[in-house]
Amino acid sequence: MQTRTVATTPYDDQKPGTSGLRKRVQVFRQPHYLENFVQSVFDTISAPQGATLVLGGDGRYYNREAIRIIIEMAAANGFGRVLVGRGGILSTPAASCIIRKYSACGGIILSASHNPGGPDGDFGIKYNIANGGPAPEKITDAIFAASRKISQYRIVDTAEVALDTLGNYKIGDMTVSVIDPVADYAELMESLFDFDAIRALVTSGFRIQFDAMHAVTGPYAREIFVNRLGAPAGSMMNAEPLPDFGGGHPDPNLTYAHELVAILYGDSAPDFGAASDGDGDRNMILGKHFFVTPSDSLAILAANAHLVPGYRHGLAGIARSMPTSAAADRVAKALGIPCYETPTGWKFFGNLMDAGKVTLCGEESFGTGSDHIREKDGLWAVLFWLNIIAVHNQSVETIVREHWARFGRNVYSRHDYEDIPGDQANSVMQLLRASFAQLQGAQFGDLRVKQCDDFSYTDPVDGSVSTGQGVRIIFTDGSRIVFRLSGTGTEGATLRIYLESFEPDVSRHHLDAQEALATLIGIALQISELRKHTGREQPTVIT
Ligand code: VG1
Ligand code: CO
Repeated sequence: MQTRTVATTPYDDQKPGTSGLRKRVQVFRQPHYLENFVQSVFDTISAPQGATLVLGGDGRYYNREAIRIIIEMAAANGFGRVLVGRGGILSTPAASCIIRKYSACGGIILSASHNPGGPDGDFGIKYNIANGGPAPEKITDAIFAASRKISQYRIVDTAEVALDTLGNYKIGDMTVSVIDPVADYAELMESLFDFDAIRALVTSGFRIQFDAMHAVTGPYAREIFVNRLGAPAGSMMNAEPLPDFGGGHPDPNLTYAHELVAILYGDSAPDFGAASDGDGDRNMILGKHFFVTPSDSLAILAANAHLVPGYRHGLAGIARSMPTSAAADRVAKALGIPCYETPTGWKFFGNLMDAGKVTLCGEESFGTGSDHIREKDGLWAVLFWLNIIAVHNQSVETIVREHWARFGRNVYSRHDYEDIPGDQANSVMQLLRASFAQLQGAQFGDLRVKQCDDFSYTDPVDGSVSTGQGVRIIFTDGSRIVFRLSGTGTEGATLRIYLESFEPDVSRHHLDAQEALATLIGIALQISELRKHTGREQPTVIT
């Protein structure tokens, strides 16, 4: 085995976004592109000689080739051991679980999450630190800086990197441990939830349907729901992971998970439906003819956490991303615990969890999780819901409506305008920022603007400051409009408009969210001049 030092030149576009570096597969396949980024990670973290690295991905197109290259580079960069999921597969939450369980120095996760895959689709890579969570901005900035001046990388030449057989083997001085991608994760889930109660529920006529969207969670869901909890095999759909996700868009929402939605809204619908995304960290929860808004889901999990074994002793606090609705804040207040508001992206939750300040975290983008790991966790959220349902013995809809009756309803929706030319999206954001003075105190019908700003966050643990995290227009009655540009796309810009109002009146809780938010939607379009700048009449996706 020979270590080679390969001369290279920098690419200037390797800046990680909301969740790692995401680009088209073709971009990643340019000569040295992946190698440059991986070497920049290794140079930045300077792991001690002999350290352990966790490695796995969501199985999308190019996953295997990338895994092989990274193993060869890890061997040349002094790692003592690489823990890799069989076949190069690990869901994002499973990778986080394994980093923590085996005290690895960190992990590399290959995923572009909910973005489509295949030769013309997207690929992604991110580095997670020793706590199992996404590297904070300080580190991703340093990785980007390293990528701008890289001149060489190290790699070994090895005949074959075996990925399909469990067990250990050596590449030079480094051990490659090919591990079962599901076992450790399933064990962690069993330690948190009442599997006996969930088994009794799903084997006694309560029908569930889980859609893995041909992404990474299929094998995890089968092991947990079918093998360990006794659900019928037919309750799993699209459970075979495919490199192109069967041509679909593995994003669990009402638009892209339409197959599952049709079943849950159809005749003889099951009692419970759920879906997960490309890398298994997102979740969508459905009841019979009913959709649970992710912001409500976080609030409901928090309000019912005392019913679940792993959370019986109470929550230290809750954190939500800024655009996520304030439903969780109301629960935190009732529980007498703090609620933190962070910028979008899971990397901002890690410090709060490590410092013991929060137990549950969530985002409006179908992400929920807790301090059991340091990533959001799709199947965990599904199990949490099933555990609550097993205790309450009520339908999803009844649980949500009773929650609203107690806390009031934070009516919520997000409108995404995808694939807008970058300059048009920027001009909308610039106009909004330039309008703050004029908007302050402005009256729109019954609504009056109380505050408008560009959200910035000071991490209460390490004092780091993140600015420019989204334009907020907050009204005196607590309604909000938030504008943000996505940091996960690979083509053009995606403008997200987040809309929220509060409805305490139970007699109005049945209203459709779009109807209830119609006034705010109108104001958002008016002040952003979105139609004028982009020519778009309608959002691409509404969640
Ligand atoms: C989106 C979501 C954000 C989430 C991120 C990663 O980011 O809005 O809440 O943390 O995706 O999720 P953005 O910048 O496009 O709005 V995942 O499942 O793609 O890792
Ligand atoms: Co994801």
